Amino acid sequence: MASINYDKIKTDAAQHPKPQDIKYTHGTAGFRMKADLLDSVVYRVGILAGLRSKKLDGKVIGVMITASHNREIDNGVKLVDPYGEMLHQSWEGYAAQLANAQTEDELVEVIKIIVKEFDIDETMTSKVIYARDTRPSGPALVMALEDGLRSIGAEINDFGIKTTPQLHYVTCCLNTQGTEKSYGEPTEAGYYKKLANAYRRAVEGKSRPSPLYVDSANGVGAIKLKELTNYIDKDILEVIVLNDDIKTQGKLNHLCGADYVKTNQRLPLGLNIKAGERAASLDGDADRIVYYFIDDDGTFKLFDGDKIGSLAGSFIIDLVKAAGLEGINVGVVQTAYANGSSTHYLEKVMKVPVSCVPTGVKYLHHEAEKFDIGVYFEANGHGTILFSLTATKLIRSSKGETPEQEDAIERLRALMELINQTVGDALSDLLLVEAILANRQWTLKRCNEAYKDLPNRLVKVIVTDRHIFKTTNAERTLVEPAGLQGKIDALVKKYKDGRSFVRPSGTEDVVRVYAEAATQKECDELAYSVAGLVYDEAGGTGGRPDEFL
Ligand code: G16
Repeated sequence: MASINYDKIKTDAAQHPKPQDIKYTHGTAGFRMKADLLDSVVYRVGILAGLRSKKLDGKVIGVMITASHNREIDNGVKLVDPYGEMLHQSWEGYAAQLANAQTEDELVEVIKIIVKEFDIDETMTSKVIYARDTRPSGPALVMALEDGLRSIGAEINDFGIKTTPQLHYVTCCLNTQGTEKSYGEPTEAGYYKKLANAYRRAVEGKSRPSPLYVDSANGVGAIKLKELTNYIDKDILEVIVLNDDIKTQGKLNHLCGADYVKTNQRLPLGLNIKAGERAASLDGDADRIVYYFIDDDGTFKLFDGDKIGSLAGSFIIDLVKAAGLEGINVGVVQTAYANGSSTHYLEKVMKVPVSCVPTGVKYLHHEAEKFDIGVYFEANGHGTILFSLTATKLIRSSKGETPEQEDAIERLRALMELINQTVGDALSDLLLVEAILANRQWTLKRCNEAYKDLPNRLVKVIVTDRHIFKTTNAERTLVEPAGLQGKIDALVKKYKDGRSFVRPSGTEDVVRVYAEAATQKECDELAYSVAGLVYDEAGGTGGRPDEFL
């Protein structure tokens, strides 16, 4: 293969000029902003993906074009490393440098720096697979990406419209084919077959839970969930897919979807369930899921990522014990958004080690890899479970001494296949929750009784520059703007069981404020007091967030 053709890059890049006066940042999940500002970024990410593949001896790199839970007019792009992980953090700074190079000459200079810094063999083959969600801006951005990939001479594979986790899955499959870590058939059908077969095994002999209603956020999850259910017999799972309008502009994530339901703690538009019924919401690219139900008194009850993580963690711990495999250690990873009650339940009742890391799968995933079985879930519904190679081999090769042990081992084997270990996956997580409900023969209401959430509230504050906010202590403490944390602490002190923290979002142009307290009224007061403080002292714009004061 020839070396990188820098002249070609200069010519091609001129077709994708960087807008003046825009500073791009690589955030929680790649680049994300208004779609019409992303053409040059996506072109350059194509080049970056080619370089990353070259660096990793031609392993396949994934590129996903999506803005997940964001508004429909936004879009974004993120890289997937060979085993489904997010782009290695040591490359994020270079990704930003590439995106911010103003001219074609500067762009080439940055590429040369990356080649030198990582000692990249320019003649190495590079292979990239890419996909997009259903956003109207997707096709044009795919063309920009393809231009970037051609500029760097990559072998390209268009995976079409997919959920983000499907791209992670197939990237991992392509890179593990024929190895002891072989992850599965690298096709969309292979993904459905793997999940459906595993679900069948996981619920073998158990009666079917009641039907599940799913709000698909009018996104890609709608088509893919319907496809998945075609592989699963209605006798073992009945799913009713709602909010599945991917054609009408403006509907994606609008008053629906996992983020809307979690933030507003209410039913999404287009879904009316009755007492005793349960439902779930996916987000725009189907990598998050939250559940909920209507209680007997008619109140809405959220079963979010913390609850799903706790349910899954306790189920797995019980299976590991029942299988006689107590040597396997299980741990849970959360972020600062985890409800205080969930952490208390896991540590004090379940006696499971719990780690807290900054927001973002890239942090949770790596922390979870430290356990034999690492359960990670963000409160917003993004999460999965990782089985180490040692645990995988042990579970695969173990033989139970009693029928009960054998049954538990077989269910663990099924779960290892059912869970998309490459990244949080709403479809795989949906099957996981349904499998647990079937095995326990519990309703969601019964699962919800494990612990009671502390009332909590999330508020977004729009500020002139969110990048002035710097945090430490897994994002629980503000370092900058100087002095603000002290004022937040003073507010928190006034409330029983009060807790609040402030951090800049890495996916939206906002600052997020989280608060908990003993009652909902106090919690709302605390959240909006802190949000007001941020607004007043750190360049708030738009309206002051004071709904409850
Ligand atoms: C992404 C990340 C998640 C993160 C979320 C919100 O999710 O993958 O780990 O929790 O953004 O991040 P932030 O609070 O920084 O905006 P998604 O589903 O939007 O891709």
